[in-house]
This record gives sequence, structure tokens and C-alpha cells, in this order.
Amino acid sequence: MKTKILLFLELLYFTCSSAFPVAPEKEKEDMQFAKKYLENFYDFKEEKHSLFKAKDLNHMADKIREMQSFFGLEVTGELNQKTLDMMKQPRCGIPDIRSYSAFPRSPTWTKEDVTYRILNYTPDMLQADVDEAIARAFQLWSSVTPLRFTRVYGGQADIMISFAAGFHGDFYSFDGPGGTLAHAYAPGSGIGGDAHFDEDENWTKFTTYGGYNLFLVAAHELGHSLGLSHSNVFGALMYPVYMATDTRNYQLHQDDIDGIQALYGPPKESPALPTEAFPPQEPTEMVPAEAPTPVSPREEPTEITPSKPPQRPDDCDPHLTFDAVTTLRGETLFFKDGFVWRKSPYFSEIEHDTIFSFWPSLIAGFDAAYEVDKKDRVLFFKDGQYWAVSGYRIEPGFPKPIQNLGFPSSVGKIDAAVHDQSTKRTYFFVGNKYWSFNENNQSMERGYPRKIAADFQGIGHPIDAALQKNGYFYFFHGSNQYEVDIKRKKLIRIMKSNSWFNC
Ligand SMILES: *[C@@H]1O[C@H](CO)[C@@H](O)[C@H](O)[C@H]1NC(C)=O
Ligand SMILES: *[C@@H]1O[C@H](CO)[C@@H](O)[C@H](O)[C@H]1NC(C)=O
Ligand SMILES: [Ca+2]
Ligand SMILES: [Zn+2]
Ligand SMILES: [Zn+2]
Repeated sequence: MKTKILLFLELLYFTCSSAFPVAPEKEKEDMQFAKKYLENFYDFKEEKHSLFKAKDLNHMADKIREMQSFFGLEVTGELNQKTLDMMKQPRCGIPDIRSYSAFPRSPTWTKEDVTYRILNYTPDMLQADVDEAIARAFQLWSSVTPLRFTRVYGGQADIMISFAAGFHGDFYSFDGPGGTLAHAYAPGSGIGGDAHFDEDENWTKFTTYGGYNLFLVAAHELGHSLGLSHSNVFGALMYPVYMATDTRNYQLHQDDIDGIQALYGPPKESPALPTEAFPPQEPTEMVPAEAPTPVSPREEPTEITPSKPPQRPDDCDPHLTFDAVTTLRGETLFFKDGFVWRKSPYFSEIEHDTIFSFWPSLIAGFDAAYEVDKKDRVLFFKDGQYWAVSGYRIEPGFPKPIQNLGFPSSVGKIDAAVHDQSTKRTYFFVGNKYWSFNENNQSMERGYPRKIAADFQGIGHPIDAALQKNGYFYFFHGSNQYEVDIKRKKLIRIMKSNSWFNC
């Protein structure tokens, strides 16, 4: 850790020393601050075991560029004063880019009547003023959508609103005065939809110098509670940074209206609209850009035709099995037939999708999938072919025959695949054997296939799907998964296949 910070500093000396006298303590603090900021809001991850520290620096510069571009600053990749100033603005605690920005889909409420409850009050304001600020914030959104918000005074509401300081029971502790002001969770059960306000801030009824206007911050957070993410349009309510604004006669920016109506449509009263045939939670913009391929006669599930779609197995079905599992840009995707379960580090809820909704031209029922994350690439296998995708985009030239990877023609399909980042090897599982593929020079290693059981202690059967996560391999077999120590290739424990879901 220490050496890494020093290295950051050294680079800074190089880039800045000609221009300014260097104040090492301040540089160090700023660097730490920027790192934390990028981790919180731009999905920056410090490589804990990287041998090539220069890579980390590049990665951080990329993240600075991303942030500068979001805020319309000059894109330099350097931590200059303007960038630091922007980072120090009080702001919302939700990231500006979510690691799944490949999929601009957001969960939404699938009903029009949404309840909220105010769990506690801030001592900064009169209770009646808090009630009014929250009610007005909801009104902003209900006035441009078919949604109706009802306050409840007990029990579970869809959107639970609370004030709390520091650690308050979720993953995202507040940080004292300034910095993060509030955060909210996207629609879903449990913590989904909830909005938390940092009690270490001074909440006010009007926009004043000494505090933050609760109505303004609440209106922004409730945008998240309804499924919106951040906008880079300066002046929009969903801009991530707090903008002191006079809130008398406050009106939503057109960008906010467009955003929320893309999720829920306009209000029902609007006479010009054929409201009947409009499926509210399937906005057209959210469908991938590729030409809408006609639904093939094979049992391809789609959310668009509600007529008797095949049943998705229940998340908590103890017999649930998977065809393939892979990470994708920080998320984990579980596949079975045409169905996808999507687990994001930012949401407690498992999102339900279909292969069709992400990659309309791919055929459901994958055999295997794996991510080579340094290349931002996921490979999908079905029978004798494989495809490479980057986010929504299928790379040109695919599918290719799996023999291109070095399999003999006797191998007609593979069962599972998993990539080990530390060795840059990908393991392919076929029956009771496995192959090892060198991603560096794209060739199959000599001496393979080998028996799975000979190398992976405790794994005595074929594998349906495999995942690398948190430094372990997870080998799925029927309704169980086997957690395996990567280095020692040794079974640690056995879990249910769906133990990643909230069962
Ligand atoms: C909070 O804001 C109010 C209203 O502007 C102000 O009177 C008060 O001094 C502020 N309190 C603190 C601790 O800053
Ligand atoms: C790929 O690299 C490995 C070791 O790094 C080497 O043994 C092997 O011969 C290489 N294969 C090819 C086709 O270059
Ligand atoms: Ca704070
Ligand atoms: Zn926000
Ligand atoms: Zn919270």
C-alpha cells in the first residue's frame, strides 16, 4: 500500500514540479482524496496484487478522464485544481457511472401506487417542514408520470426515508459534514427505493448559505428511488453535485422529465396518449440498439410479448441449476436457458433479464461463459461455436468454431469455462477433463486435457458452470456450487447454486 502511494506521488512530482513548488503533504492528501472519490463514484479499483504499478496509474488517469468528461471539464487525465475543486463539491453518494453502464437499464417500480414512510426526523428543521419538503419532492415526480405516492405511518413502505450519520446499517457509511449528503437505492424490495440523508449535514427549509435545502436533495434522491441515475446535464436535478437554487416555484429540468418518462411514461390524464397498450416498465429506449430481430419460433423468451412466456425458475428454488455464469464489468451474470440473473455490487436486488434483451442475436442456452476483464470481453459458448461480446456489442467475425481455440474436433461442446486473472490462464471443462488455455499467446497449453479430479481436490464430477469471484473459483454442479481455493486448487466448501441470491 505504502509503496503504491509513494509511486503516485513520484509521478505527480514529475508532472507538476516545473509548474508549482510541491507541498508533499498536500499532494499526498489530494491524491488519497481523489482515489477515494474515484473509488466511490467512478468504480476505480486499486489492484491489490499488481506487479505493474504503472498500470494502476494509467487506470487512475483513465478514471480521472472519465470524471472530467462527465463534468465537462478539460479532459487531461491529470489531477489538476479544477478537477479537485469539482471533487470537493458536496454531492450525492450514488456513483456517476455504474459498473454496468454497458446496460443502460434501470430497475423500475412495476406498479403506479408507491408508498413512502418517513422513519425519523432531523432536529435541524420543524417536522412539518420536513414532511412538506418530502411531499413536494414526490410531487415533482408524480406531476410528470402516472405514479401516485402515498405516505404511510407504519409497517413497510416501498420507499423508507431516514436521517442517519456515519455507519447506518448499509454498505455506504456517511462521511460527516460536507462530502456525501445523501444516497438512495434503485427500486426493489427490502432496501430498494430507500433514501438516506446524512444527519451530519445542516438540513434547511430554504436555500441558505449555512445548510442544504432538504427539498432539493430529497427530490434528487427520490429520482434514484424511482430508477434514475445521474445526468451530466448541468442544471438538471439529477446532476450529482448539489447546486444551491431558489426552490420557490421549482420545476424539473427537461432532461429529468425525459429521463423519468422514459421509465414510466407521461401522466395518465394526458389525453393524446393511447395509454392502454403502453407497458410502463418496458421503455423502448432501453432495448439494445441492434435491429429488433423477429422473435424466433424456438422458445425465445421476450418481455415484449406477454403471451405465455416460459416460466423463469424461482430465485430461491433449491433445485435451481445454471448453464453458465460469468462476471461482466463488475457484475455477475447467471444464465439458464434464455434467462439471466444479474447481480450488481450496487443493488441488493437480483435483476431479472433475458439473453434476448441484452444480445438479441445470440441463441439462448449457453454452455459456458467467461470474462477476460483486462480486455473488457466476455466469451459465450454454445455447442461448437463461440462469440465475443463487449457490453452490448458482439464483436465482428463471430461466431467462430471452438477448434480455433485448439480443441480437437472430437470436442463438440464444452461444459464450463473460467479465467484465472493471476496466471492469465482459462480453464475449459469437458466431461471429467479440463484444458488450460494461455490467454497471453492464445494457445492451448501442452499436457492437457487432464483429469479434473487429479488437479482440483474434491471435485469428482463434471462441471455445469464456473465463476471466478473474490479470489475463489466457484464450480457449479447441479444445485450445488463448490468454492475452490485458486492457488491450491482445493475445495473449501459446498454451497447451494443460488446462494448468491437473497434467499
Ligand atoms: C444551519 O442553517 C441555518 C439556516 O441557514 C442556520 O441558521 C444555522 O446557523 C445553521 N447551523 C449550522 C450548525 O451551520
Ligand atoms: C505460449 O507460451 C507458453 C509459455 O509462456 C509456451 O510454453 C508456449 O510454447 C507458447 N505457445 C505458442 C504457440 O507460442
Ligand atoms: Ca456528509
Ligand atoms: Zn444522486
Ligand atoms: Zn445508507
